[in-house]
Amino acid sequence: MWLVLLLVGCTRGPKYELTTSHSGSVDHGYGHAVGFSGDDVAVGAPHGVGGGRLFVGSTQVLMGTSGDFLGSALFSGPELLVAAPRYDGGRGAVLRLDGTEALSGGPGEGAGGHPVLHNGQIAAIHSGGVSAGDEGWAETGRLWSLVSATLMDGGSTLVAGRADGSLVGAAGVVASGPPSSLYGFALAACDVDGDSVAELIVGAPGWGEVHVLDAGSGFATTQTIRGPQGFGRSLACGRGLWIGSPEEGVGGTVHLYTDVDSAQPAQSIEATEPGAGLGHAIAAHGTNPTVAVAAPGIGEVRLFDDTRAKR
Ligand SMILES: [Ca+2]
Repeated sequence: MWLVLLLVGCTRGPKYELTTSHSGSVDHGYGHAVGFSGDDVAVGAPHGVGGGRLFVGSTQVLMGTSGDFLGSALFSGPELLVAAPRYDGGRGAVLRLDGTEALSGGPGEGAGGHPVLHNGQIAAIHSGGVSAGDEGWAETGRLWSLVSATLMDGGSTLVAGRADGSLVGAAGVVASGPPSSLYGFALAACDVDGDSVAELIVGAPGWGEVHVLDAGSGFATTQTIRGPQGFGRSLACGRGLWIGSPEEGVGGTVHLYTDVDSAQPAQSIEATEPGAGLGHAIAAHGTNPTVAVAAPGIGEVRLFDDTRAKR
């Protein structure tokens, strides 16, 4: 009887398995950023000669000009938005998949990093602030060195992480850690307690921590998940909370948490190639069972599917 119960227990919960992998040039930074365009995985390769590239799977679909860093960040929304922070000689732009400009910055603004679609308008977060579309942010003034962003409340609230370890919303700083913590280096909004309201998930890879914040009670920290240095470098919400830990194990590890309270991952996937950096970037989208995990140290993006969940 116990054996039967154990077997039943083993079949519960997610079980992700590798289905596909795509590869590109390590020198070009293939896998620095990942996202989805519909059901297709999009991969940014912002480094190397030529100003950066965007791939759908292994196929190059966009190429920048020198200094663009095209593909340094992606936003997977109703359409894919591609950051080209120094697009066209320093203007900065947010590009669509067809190469047209969804947003272009002014001279020297360097717009185009970490684009998000916020209240139907693009907010392009860049080294000098947040441009376009959102009066609350415009009134906040210049917000230096933003490194991440996420949307909450069904897309109506924008929260961004700064390089100094502070999180900012339209009303100002909502939480912070010391610069060495890299608090806010990655952000996501996931409902981790099942009440249909998303919590703000904050990666602090300098500490090797991920914090769960209750946005409805002044962004109080309700849970801390701890790992080794680099844990929390990337975050994604899919069928659970995905946390990237690219310095963990031989070649980096990603963890899936379906019960944050237990602080034990439901599944962990480790790369066996030394220095692969698996978990540098992660993308999941909606209820699609596929998750994309980047290993830029070997120029790979791996797609995993939940083989046990009901489709
Ligand atoms: Ca919740």
